[in-house]
Amino acid sequence: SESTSVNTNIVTLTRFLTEEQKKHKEATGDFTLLCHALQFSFKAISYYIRRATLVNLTGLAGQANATGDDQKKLDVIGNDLFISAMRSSGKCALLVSEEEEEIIYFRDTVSGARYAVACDPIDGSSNLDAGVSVGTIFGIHKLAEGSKGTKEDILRPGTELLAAGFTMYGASAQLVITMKGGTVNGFTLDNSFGEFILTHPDMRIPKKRAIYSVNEGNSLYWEENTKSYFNSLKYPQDDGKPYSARYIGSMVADAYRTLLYGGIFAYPADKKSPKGKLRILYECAPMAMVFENAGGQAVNSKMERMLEVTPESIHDRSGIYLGSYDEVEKVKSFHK
Ligand code: AHM
Ligand code: MG
Repeated sequence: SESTSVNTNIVTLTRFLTEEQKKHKEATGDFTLLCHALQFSFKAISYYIRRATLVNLTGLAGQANATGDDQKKLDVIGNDLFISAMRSSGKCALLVSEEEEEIIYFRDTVSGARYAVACDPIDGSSNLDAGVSVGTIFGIHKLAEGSKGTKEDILRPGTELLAAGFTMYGASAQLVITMKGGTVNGFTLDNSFGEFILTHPDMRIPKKRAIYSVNEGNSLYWEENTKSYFNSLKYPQDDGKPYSARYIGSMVADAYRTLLYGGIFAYPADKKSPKGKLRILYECAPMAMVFENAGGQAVNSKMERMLEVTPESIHDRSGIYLGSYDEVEKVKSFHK
């Protein structure tokens, strides 16, 4: 019949999480509730990112703001939305945000919360005004046994992450999430349902692909081995062709493309930024977990496994290479 062409058995994020929860006997449903709050913040941020463009357009048409209030910048709105979602979830004991210098503790408002969350609410925000894709990155740790939530609960290596992922706000909002020892699953926000729908189950990154993604404007500051690695990609490879370059300048968008198509994404440490640019807790480690669970790899500029790095302070930076398994092997071979 006609109706058979319509999928009536849709897997929403809620359904997916409920089914995942059933697999874990000891699960209390707390994590599912935390994810509910997370996905709400993604929907809200996605909505305001789309709306912001319209607000700017009215501005251009000569309309004045009646109250004279300054329009809040989007990264402030994104940060506030995220904080409020985490606080009200009742499951988050503490939060690290790129926009906040210090850890935010919810201990006074919440008892029994068992998770510590790190996030970059709107990563790549320098791209916002041009309508280029940006994203939210998140990593979730479980508090140590008996802990009510301290700095030590979040200053953990990525190997201990319970879950991590990101949402890219592009042509549509794409949510990618993975759990410890699990697969990587991609969801697309269906705006009419207001639901994230499972569209990319069990994502696997291609084993190799001749695409590199790096800010080549920094090459003056690169170490010699970094220079020779990227230089080598510009000469004919086994198939007689050099690599293609793709760089959006939004980590989430560059990483999402790399996850789907394969290749390498890098932000190496260099002479200008010896510690690298990207942040360990809410940029490097969550992405590294996604890439490893999808069959790829992630290392820092010392070629150490990214997930094994323990940050000393919440905003610590690192150089990073992440991508297809074979592409990261090639990076390593140039840095011996
Ligand atoms: P942000 O957190 O201030 O937005 O900076 C992080 C962004 C990443 O999304 C992106 O990979 C990188 O900065 C781009 O940096 P650059 O402009 O130096 O190439
Ligand atoms: Mg950022």
